[in-house]
Amino acid sequence: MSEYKTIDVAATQMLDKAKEIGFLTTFDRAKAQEPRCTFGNTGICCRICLQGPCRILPKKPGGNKGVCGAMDYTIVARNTVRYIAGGAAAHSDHGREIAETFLHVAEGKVKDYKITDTDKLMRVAKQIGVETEGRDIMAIAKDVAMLALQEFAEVDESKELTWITKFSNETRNQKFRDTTIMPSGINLSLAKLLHQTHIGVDADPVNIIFGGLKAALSDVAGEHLATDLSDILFGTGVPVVTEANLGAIKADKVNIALHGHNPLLSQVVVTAAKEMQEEAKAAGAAGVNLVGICCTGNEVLMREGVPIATNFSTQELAIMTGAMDAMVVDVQCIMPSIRTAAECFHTKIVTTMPIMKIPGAYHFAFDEQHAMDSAKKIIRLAIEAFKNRDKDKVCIPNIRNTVVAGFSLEAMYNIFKKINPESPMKVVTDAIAAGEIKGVAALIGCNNLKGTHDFNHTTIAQELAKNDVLLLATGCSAQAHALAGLMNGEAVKKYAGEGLKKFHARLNAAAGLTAELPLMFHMGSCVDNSRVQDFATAMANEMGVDNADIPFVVSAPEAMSEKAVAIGAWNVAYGNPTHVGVIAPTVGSQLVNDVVTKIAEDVFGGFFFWEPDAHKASARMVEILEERNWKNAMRK
Ligand code: NFS
Ligand code: SF4
Repeated sequence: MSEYKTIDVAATQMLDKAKEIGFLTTFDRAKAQEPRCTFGNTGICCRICLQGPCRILPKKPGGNKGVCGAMDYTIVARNTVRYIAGGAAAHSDHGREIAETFLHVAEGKVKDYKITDTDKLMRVAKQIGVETEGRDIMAIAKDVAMLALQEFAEVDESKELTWITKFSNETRNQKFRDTTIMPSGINLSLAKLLHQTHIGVDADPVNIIFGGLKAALSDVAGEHLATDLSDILFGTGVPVVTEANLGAIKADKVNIALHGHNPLLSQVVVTAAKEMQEEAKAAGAAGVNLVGICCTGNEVLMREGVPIATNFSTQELAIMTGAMDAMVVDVQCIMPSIRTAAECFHTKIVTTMPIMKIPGAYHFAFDEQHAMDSAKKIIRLAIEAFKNRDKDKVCIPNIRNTVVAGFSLEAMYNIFKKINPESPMKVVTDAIAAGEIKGVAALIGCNNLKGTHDFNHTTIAQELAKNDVLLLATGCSAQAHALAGLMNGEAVKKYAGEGLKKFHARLNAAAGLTAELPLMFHMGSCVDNSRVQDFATAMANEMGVDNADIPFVVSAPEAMSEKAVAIGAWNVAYGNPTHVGVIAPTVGSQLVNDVVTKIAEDVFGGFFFWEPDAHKASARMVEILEERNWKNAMRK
């Protein structure tokens, strides 16, 4: 392995270059932060009020509690659920922005967006109880938009979130009601949680965790409506063949990286780029080349086949190629240091959202009324930058892997339906019942430089594949697999066990696609974990059991962000065993740690487990799948 904490060869080359020019990357900064403070690491540092920070010092008289008397379990529980609040706020605000634009489309107020997938509009409308018979498309869209916005605005605590109740099965809905975690309004549950965890409010760790789970369910609703409305506006993903890794950056083209999360802008940049190829050629380039980083990259990959440059931990390294003319960012997971990296080259960093600015970067205020104009201006800025590119500084790693992506649940169903038109999910559940595959695992979430970049993601994928586990992926995890060449048909031959190979062969024969199906099905960005949960719910419905009984596991091998905590928490509430590849800052309280890793299983069927060792984690996931299969067989 290289001297750097990454398995990615292209990243290694760029880290060498960074070293040469004296740029300290996130890899250097991660090293500089070691050793971490044990209080923070285990979650027993409280900074909720200005009397803090309070740390739990059991050996000091009076030190076993915070100044206010908060015990370790209160502090740990509060800290944990505040991560959830942050994550759910981010996902949901993203969803709300899409919903606002969606409403304006329905009202005919914006010209740069339109309803693209009417079938999906109809399906979603029916599912959430909007009348569709004989009605005008725009009137239906407006009702859908209003219902979506009402999810945020609801303050009547007797109400239930539509995007939870209508997309979950009845056993789960009832579970959410029985445990008092069914949210009524997204904003309400987040505000409540911040209130609940203010100094001197809730001291009961279990009650705090349940408040956190309510916020986590709000996160699901925000994610799900973000996915649905984005699909309706921009189209629902269908299988595409493209490529991944830094080799997707082209020396002869104007390169623009789309980085962040919200597709409202990146999608329009894709459209604008198609129209502006000639302008780029007039500037001496061979055209405009778009590449994606993080989840906005996943969004435009799913819908447009835009190649992946890299994922979270290596975002600075896309700039180190010297060939990145502009990096356009919106919100979330954007390292402020990209601006410093850009200073070493000619790269323009363009921020676009009012809540996300970086000192020294260009700010192009994005507004939906002038989306296309903004997109064109940004591309022109990149073309100008291209003219100043110093060719001597260009060094693009010659590494790229074929990626077959675009697997919305609809796209997967289209394949399954060729084998079983009436009950598409039966294709999966039958294969499990026959012992051909052991179950399904979703690999999701971020990079975290407490470990080696992309090592856990790719190792777990390979281990599970070998054990005949069908693999789904989203987020930076999906990108890790794509970068490493696991998202194509070749990877099935290399890594899949015999059963999984047979399953893939059957799908391939039926699918009739021009490319072979990949080892891992890329279902999209992190908000698209809603697609993954829909997959799980469909499995449960097909098997006629509760979600907590299906052979389905989730792993966030390198979890980092608050959003990942929110996603993990609702996965547990939905009954999914959820692996996290870093030790969570819950371990400072035995009680809280036991609640989320053990008691949770008694209540929800799902639970967390922390396991930084990729091999041990995979073995445990296989064991869990086998155990659930065994129980299901016993039940018959
Ligand atoms: Ni998800 Fe996507 Fe990546 Fe993690 Fe960040 S980009 S929303 S949070 S780091 S997977
Ligand atoms: Fe300390 Fe209590 Fe304030 Fe936390 S809330 S910082 S434990 S006094």
